[in-house]
Amino acid sequence: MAKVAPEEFELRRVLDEEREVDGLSHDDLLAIYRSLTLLRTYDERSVVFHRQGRIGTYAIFWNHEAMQAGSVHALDDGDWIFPSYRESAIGLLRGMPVSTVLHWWRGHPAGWWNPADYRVASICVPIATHVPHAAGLAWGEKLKGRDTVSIAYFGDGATSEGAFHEGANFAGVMQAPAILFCNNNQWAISTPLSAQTRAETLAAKAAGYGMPGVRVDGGDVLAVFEATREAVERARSGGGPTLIEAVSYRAAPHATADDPRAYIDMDRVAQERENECVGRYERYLRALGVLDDATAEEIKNDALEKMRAGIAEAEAEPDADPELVFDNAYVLPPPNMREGWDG
Ligand SMILES: Cc1ncc(C[n+]2csc(CCOP(=O)(O)OP(=O)(O)O)c2C)c(N)n1
Ligand SMILES: [Mg+2]
Repeated sequence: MAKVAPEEFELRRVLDEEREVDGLSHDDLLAIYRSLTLLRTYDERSVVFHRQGRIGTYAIFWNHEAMQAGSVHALDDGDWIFPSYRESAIGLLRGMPVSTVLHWWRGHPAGWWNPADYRVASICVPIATHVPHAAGLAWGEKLKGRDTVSIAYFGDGATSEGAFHEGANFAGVMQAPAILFCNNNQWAISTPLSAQTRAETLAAKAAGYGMPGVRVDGGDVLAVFEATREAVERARSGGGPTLIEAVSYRAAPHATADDPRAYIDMDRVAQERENECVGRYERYLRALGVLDDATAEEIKNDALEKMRAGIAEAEAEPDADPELVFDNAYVLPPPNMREGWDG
């Protein structure tokens, strides 16, 4: 029998099967579309802001929006989100101002928020180090008798890191109500998935931690929603953690400093861009009669306006005091650090 490509193996799908998801009203479907559009607009405008020199290096998440919006919509507002740099704008779905995220990419301290305000942890740049944090928070909440769930987002490359193993093992052993959400975009900068692991799938790794591992089409926002909702229900009802592998393909550079033409087949990228996740969902909603031109335009304009106001607000913020760099670094700054600084 022909071997099924890992990209196809046991992938949960909704949009391509033209089915509906239980419990989602038309308003819910539109709310998900609004979130997708906000993320897409944030991402596209950020690339422009970078080119204009208004933000620094930026990790593009174009075609990752379905994984982010689909999963967040399956959470309660009290649940905790642990993003990586790929999910830098996920706080927008929790009401975080656009300017806060832009501040972060501008390297301004106003880009660091109090995680408790949104139940969104700081953006994690070291690969996988937030997986143990998410597992620990979930376990702590369980010990306190609360029914909070946590979700950590990380990439395919992160599953080769020690911190992923430690976090997953800990979550499994403690039956922590955590969701380990892997965005498998099949690249870790220039390292392809084939050079990352010999495991048949990333979801298969879950067996080693005694938790269910599920695979979902990462470009299908409703399949992501449905899979995450099941994981949330399991976690909240005492069933422990779940590893979700959302399979997609990185259809943009790793970040604005990267040139993927050196290592990716650009024809494949073009093919993936044709089938990008916002357009897929839009076609589904239109076929269902839930979305029309006027609503789509209103939602897009609202997102664009949020971005216009957000960048204006970020740029109006006075520059930070450079001394802040040292505030939390040293109790007693070494004397040579002061040389040429004070005077
Ligand atoms: C501990 C650590 N090692 C190396 C890096 C450098 N680095 C930044 S992004 C990246 C690739 C990560 O790939 P993946 O986990 O698949 O996430 P993706 O960027 O594809 O979302 C690496 C190695 C880092 N940030 N942290
Ligand atoms: Mg990756």
